[in-house]
Formats: sequence, structure tokens, C-alpha cells
Amino acid sequence: MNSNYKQTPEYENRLQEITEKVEAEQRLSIEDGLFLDQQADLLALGELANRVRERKNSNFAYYNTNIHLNPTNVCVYRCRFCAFRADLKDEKAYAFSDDMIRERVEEARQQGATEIHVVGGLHHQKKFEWYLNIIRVIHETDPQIHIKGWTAVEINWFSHITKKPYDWVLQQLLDVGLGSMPGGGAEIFDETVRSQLCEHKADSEKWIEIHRAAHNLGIRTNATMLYGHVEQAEHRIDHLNRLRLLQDETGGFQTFIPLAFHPDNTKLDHIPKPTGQMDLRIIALSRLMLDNFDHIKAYWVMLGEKTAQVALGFGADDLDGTVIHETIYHDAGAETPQELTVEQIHRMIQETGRTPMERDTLYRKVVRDGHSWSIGEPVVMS
Ligand code: V47
Ligand code: SF4
Repeated sequence: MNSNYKQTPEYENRLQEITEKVEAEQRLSIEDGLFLDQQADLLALGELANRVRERKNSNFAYYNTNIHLNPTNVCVYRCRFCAFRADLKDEKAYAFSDDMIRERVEEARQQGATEIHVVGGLHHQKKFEWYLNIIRVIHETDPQIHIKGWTAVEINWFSHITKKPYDWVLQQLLDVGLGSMPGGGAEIFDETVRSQLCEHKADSEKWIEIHRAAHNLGIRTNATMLYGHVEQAEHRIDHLNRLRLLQDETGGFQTFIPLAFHPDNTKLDHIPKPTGQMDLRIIALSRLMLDNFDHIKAYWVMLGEKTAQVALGFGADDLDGTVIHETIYHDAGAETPQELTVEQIHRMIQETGRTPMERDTLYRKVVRDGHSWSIGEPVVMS
């Protein structure tokens, strides 16, 4: 980012051109994206992104009541940005039993959670049946809770160990209760950068192919981008563009979540954390480039509550949720709390002048009656 950029007539003209495109709801080009990423004034960028957010989601800011389950941290891969993984014989290695899973689901029920977010490592010794059983046990313990589980990296692993195609794997998971898929594992699509981060795991083409297969089966998914490590602006814009193209084709993505790199306890711990400027810039840039995504999530766990709150004015319309039991970021040094209460989330949203809206995973309004909940109508405006 060029902090010495002078606001020359060329700059003003370029910004004006982009503003006109945004107002006319025209798609921004790769060059527009590079300009916004590298040169646009942060407040001007945020203001533009905020207009798009308002057009798509009016005055609502969404959150959900969710709980995380990371069934194992044992992983065959060694992503350089990961502080969560463990080797089989590590002291910190663990794998959940069925009883531990049931206990977590019971806790979710007590908390009134509508979603359980399930991701973890790719365990050297566990068969596909072990992963399938996790979804089955959750679903049998609480058929109402929505299971958002397994990233494309996991689906690719299951396909590898079963020697079956993606749609077979996905159908098996659907049959035992999978509801949707999270957006993890996307990292950065650019092949050169990706090979420096996570050489052996599912490549970008596979990530895209798996999300396409999921969408074709009617499974809604999310998408992420890990930023603030070794990537450059051109890689970020390329990443957003690849997502936008798949969304044109399938319409199956629900929300995009930019993930700020947390370096502590990773092999990249010499890289400083992204700054607040960068966090807000990426939120705004994502909102503007991903014109066919309904939602942009400011994941408070990694942004911190303060930046996440401000991000609601820079294009984000969603704060994720209560996020009980998150470990991936906390292992990488996130100093955010382990969870937020609904009251804290309401306060964060209301202070921005927005209306908090509890949603389920599929962005339908959640209606609460004491301890029970049900689903209302979809709340999406666009
Ligand atoms: O794929 C791992 C990232 C992802 C670090 O879909 C790290 O609703 C930063 O995808 N610093 C998993 N990032 C988390 C994820 C997610 C989170 C919240 C909501 C949703 C959703 C999805 O976390 C991984 C990787 O990209 N990650 N380690 C780290 N040190
Ligand atoms: Fe394994 Fe996921 Fe960590 Fe990579 S990010 S090492 S795949 S747990």
C-alpha cells in the first residue's frame, strides 16, 4: 500500500470512474481492484463499500449463535501459517470420542446455538467413517442444530482416502446430517504463493472444484481468503476474481470471510500481524469486488472486537457469532475472548446504528421463545 500517494487529478478521475461504476452496479475490473487495494484512500474506499453493503443488506447486521468443534488437531499437513496442528505423538495431540462430541452438542443446546462449526486436522490414522460418524453423532444428538462442517481440504482428503469422487463423499455426509460447508482452506489461490504456504494440501483448482460439486448438490458454502502474510495485491485480487467467477456459475456461496493472518506459534512468526488499515481495506475491497456475494463477514475472533465493529461501516454486514470453543486462532495468538455473549454482540452492532439480526447458517431469521428457537423468513434484501 502506498501511504505517500498524492491525491492528483489522475487519482481523483480514477476514483470517480470507479464510483460511477459502483453506483451503476457495474462489475469492477481487476485493474479497478488493484487501484483500490494499492492506492485508494481508506475512507473513500470504505464509503463506497458501505453503499454496496447498504444496497444489499439495508440496515441489518447479522450474527448467529454458534459453537465450534475441532474434533482433532492431528494433521498430516504442515501449513506454515498453522499453529493448531499437532503430530500424532505430540503432547498436545487429541481426538474427540463420541461421548465428547455428544457433550459438546449438549453444551450447544444449552447455549441455544443454532449452528455447530466443525473443522479439524486430517488425522493420519482415522478412516472416512470416523469423520462421517462425527456428523452422524451430532445430528442424532440434536437434529435441529445446523452442521456447518468440513472444508474443501477435508473433502479432498476424504476423497483421497476412500478413492471416491467428491460428489460421493459429499452425498455420504449429506445423508448423515451435514447442512453446509465453511469456507476454510482457500488460503490464497495463486499457485506460487500457495506453494510457499501449504505445498501439499488441496490446490486451488481442487478447492474450486469441490465447492462447485457442493453447490451442484445444493450444499451452500462459504469462502475465505487468508491475507497479510507473503501475498501481494495482485494475488488478493486474483483470489477474489476466481471466487466471483465460480459464484457467477453456481450462486452457491453465502458469505465471504477475509481471514487476517495471526503469526504467533507458526513457522511464519517473523511476519508482523496485518494492521487495522489493512484489515479494513480488505473488508471494503472484498465488498466491492465480490458484487455477487450477499454477505461479507467481519470475523471478530481474528479482527478483534473493535476492528470488527468498525468494519460494519466498511462493507461488512455480519459478525459471525458467539463462537464458543474456537481454537485455530487462539492457538495462533489471538487475544480476543473465547466467546462473546449475545448482549455484547448487540451492543457492538447497535452502537453503529444498525439493527442486530440473529440469523441461522442459511441467513434466515431466528425466532426465539424462551429456550427454544425456530426459523423465520430469509432476511436477505438483494
Ligand atoms: O483454512 C489457520 C485459517 C481457516 C491461521 O465459513 C489461520 O463461516 C490466520 O475457515 N492465522 C479456518 N488464519 C477458519 C475458517 C473460518 C472461520 C470462521 C468462519 C468460517 C465460515 C470459516 O483459518 C484455515 C486457514 O485459512 N487459519 N491458521 C492463522 N495462524
Ligand atoms: Fe492441517 Fe488445516 Fe493446520 Fe493445514 S491449516 S496444517 S490442513 S490443520
